[in-house]
Amino acid sequence: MSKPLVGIIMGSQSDLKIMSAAADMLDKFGIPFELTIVSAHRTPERMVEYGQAAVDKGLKCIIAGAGGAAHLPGMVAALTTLPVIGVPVKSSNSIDGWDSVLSILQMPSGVPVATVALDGAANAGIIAAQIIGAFDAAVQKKLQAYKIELKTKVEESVEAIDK
Ligand code: RP5
Repeated sequence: MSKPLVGIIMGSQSDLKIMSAAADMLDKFGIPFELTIVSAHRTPERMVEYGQAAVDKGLKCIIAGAGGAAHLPGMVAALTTLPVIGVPVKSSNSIDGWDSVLSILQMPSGVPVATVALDGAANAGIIAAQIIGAFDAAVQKKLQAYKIELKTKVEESVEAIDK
């Protein structure tokens, strides 16, 4: 097994149904990753350890998903120099996921989190693949093939409905 290049972390097991889309994308592009649960509020020491160890264990970026008072992506970004991609997870219906979006998006200057759309874990996986693909020709080739796949799907749907 090759060493993981991307770390996928999430605040709770309940986030997995959303966050698994990031893992699926990384699988599609053949990028080794690790996936685990790290809660900013329930396991703060584990979060500090994870953030501080990430560079030394060879990760190149981190995808962090959380919902509600979603402090995990921002706190991990504070603990590492790796790029952190934040996935706001809609974990309750109370305020339509705005809590998650704003908690992850509104980072202070100097500590960015590249935030995707609500429940946008697939896009987070693609961004991570693009970070790796900037330096890895094999991944770059797969990303180019994916763009063609997207274009072909649209062209097929145009053919299907055009009169
Ligand atoms: C956050 O609280 C997690 O990221 C999750 O989205 C939300 C709810 O967690 P559970 O109560 O389902 O464990 O920390």
